[in-house]
Amino acid sequence: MENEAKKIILSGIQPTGVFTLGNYLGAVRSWKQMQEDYNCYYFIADLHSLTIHIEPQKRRQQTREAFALLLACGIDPEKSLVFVQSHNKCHAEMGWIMDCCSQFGELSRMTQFKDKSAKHPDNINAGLFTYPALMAGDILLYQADYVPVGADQTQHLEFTRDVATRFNHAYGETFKLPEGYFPKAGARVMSLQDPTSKMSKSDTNPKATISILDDEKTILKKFKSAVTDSEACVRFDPEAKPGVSNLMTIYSAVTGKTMAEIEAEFAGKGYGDFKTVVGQAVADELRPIRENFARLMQDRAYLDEEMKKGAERATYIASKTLTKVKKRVGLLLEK
Ligand code: ATP
Ligand code: LTN
Repeated sequence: MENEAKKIILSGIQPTGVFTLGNYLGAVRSWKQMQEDYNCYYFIADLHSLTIHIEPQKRRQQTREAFALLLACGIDPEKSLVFVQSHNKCHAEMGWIMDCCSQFGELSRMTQFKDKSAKHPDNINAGLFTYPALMAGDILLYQADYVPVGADQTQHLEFTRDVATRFNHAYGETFKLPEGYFPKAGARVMSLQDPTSKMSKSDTNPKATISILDDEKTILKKFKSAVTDSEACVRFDPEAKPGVSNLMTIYSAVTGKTMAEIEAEFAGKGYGDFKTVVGQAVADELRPIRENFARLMQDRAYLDEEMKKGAERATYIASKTLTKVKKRVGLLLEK
């Protein structure tokens, strides 16, 4: 599976709920496509999810489900390294070292920290503040070349590069500087009810998001009630027609059709027809994932075994960097 000549891709996703159509079209589907050309490392960021309050039993369940969802979406453990972050102890250890290499001022400027603090004023924990340092550790432990993340995470990636540069300067060349990776086929999917904000797993309005486990009937219903406009013309114009443009983006991402082709296909037709066709295309795309997921969740032994194998390999790879880092900063290594 590992090929020295291939570049390393690394990304993580938090187990904060069932993946949405946005997570799939914007991230996980491209992760699957990259497996052929890169050494890919994908993980469930359960340590990061501790910054948000989730019932322990629910967190366990969501972590298992998120792992199964990655496999159901076509991430193949024979081709890629797939693991749960907390199963590799190097992440927590490296996280502390990265904390001590991060400045209060730079962490204070992170927009995600400001946004999440505003959203959860009753739980502004220290982990939320040092979240980017843990993330920097995740990336640097594996000497990743590319990190596919959405626009919301680019500031954290920039932070990672800053910390790595500073560390290399202070202690000698240790880390490769990771770059962002923005797949051509990646789509930014907006909420079906408020097309000016992104579709998000943690949205409390179920009509706003398509879960990748929704069945055909539910998907068609949600698309039917998606917010559009009163012009009754299928035309791509994200500024003036965010709802229709979002549906076009989804349809284009699923079918590979261009915006011009989609406009031609629906010329003279109403939004009703358009929404049904888009909904059907999405339902067809997601059906195999739902079926794979159901099958995987029946086979707990297989999931446990794959998690264990992933954890072992991840620990093997990350330990090399961690040992080097510990030496560099002057921690006395055990004999
Ligand atoms: P949460 O609601 O818990 O913040 P989220 O749905 O916003 O979760 P993340 O776990 O933060 O998702 O992101 C996982 C990956 O999915 C990231 O690479 C992110 O850029 C991508 N992603 C998330 N939402 C969308 C979206 N609506 N469109 C495209 N990509 C998305
Ligand atoms: N913060 C990311 C999840 C994440 C991640 C990472 C992504 C944690 N560690 C390392 C890429 C690389 C998110 O919320 N999407």
